[in-house]
Amino acid sequence: MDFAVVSLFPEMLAPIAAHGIVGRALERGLIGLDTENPRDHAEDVHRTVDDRPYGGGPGMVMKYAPVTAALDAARARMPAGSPVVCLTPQGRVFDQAVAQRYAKLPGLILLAGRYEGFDERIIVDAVDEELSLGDFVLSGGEIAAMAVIDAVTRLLPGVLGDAESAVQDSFMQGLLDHPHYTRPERIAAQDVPAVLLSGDHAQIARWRKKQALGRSYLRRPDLLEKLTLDSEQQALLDEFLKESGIEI
Ligand code: 9D3
Repeated sequence: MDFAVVSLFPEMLAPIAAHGIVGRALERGLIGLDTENPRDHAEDVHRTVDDRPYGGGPGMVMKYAPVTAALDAARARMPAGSPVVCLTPQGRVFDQAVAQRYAKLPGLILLAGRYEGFDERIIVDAVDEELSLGDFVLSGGEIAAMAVIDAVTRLLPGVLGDAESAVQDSFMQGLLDHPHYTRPERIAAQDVPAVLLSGDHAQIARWRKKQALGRSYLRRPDLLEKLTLDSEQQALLDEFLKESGIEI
């Protein structure tokens, strides 16, 4: 899969290209990562990419001509059928379902903004979808573009090893993960739960499911509301709540 990022700060992408799972996917040719700078498409001597907002107010707005020219240049190098996704605080919130949909595409053109935002006519003419990372303020779209590239790359065939792919299944089920422990067995007064030392793999799996359900219930009730628990899961959650002394 090919990614292109249109950004005034293309150097911000270098770290994800150099490290970890995305870095390895690039090295192995499983993904491509290309950047295009609107500043290289500005026509005036000052290479202007932004201007004052009509109607007044603070901040600057990214100009139509350099941004759409940069998108055209990026599109020319990308596979046909690569949508333009703009990272803005006004977009729908990115989630694993969106990542799964993107992972089926031949390519993705990510448009990252700076300043107050884009001239709205860019969105109308050249953008297929707007995405946000959630309700907090970033300084621009680059970090959001990197989050999308990371989440989508992990879903591509051959990117993760078998062990990592198995771990992925848990969030796929729409629940938070269970707690994890490693050596030593005792830290001050905190022992590793005995079941994890028992060697009883059926009981361990049961404990982990129960913890995942309980933590999701307590911390992210919105996740549980999206699921219909089967009778086994309902029983495990009831047991978790009883053991925690929580009334339903
Ligand atoms: C403080 C500026 N705000 C005035 C009301 C608007 C604003 C403009 C531009 C806020 C943030 C930004 C830059 N943010 C992004 O480009 C962005 C973003 C975000 O801020 N939060 C969550 N997801 C995203 S995706 C792109």
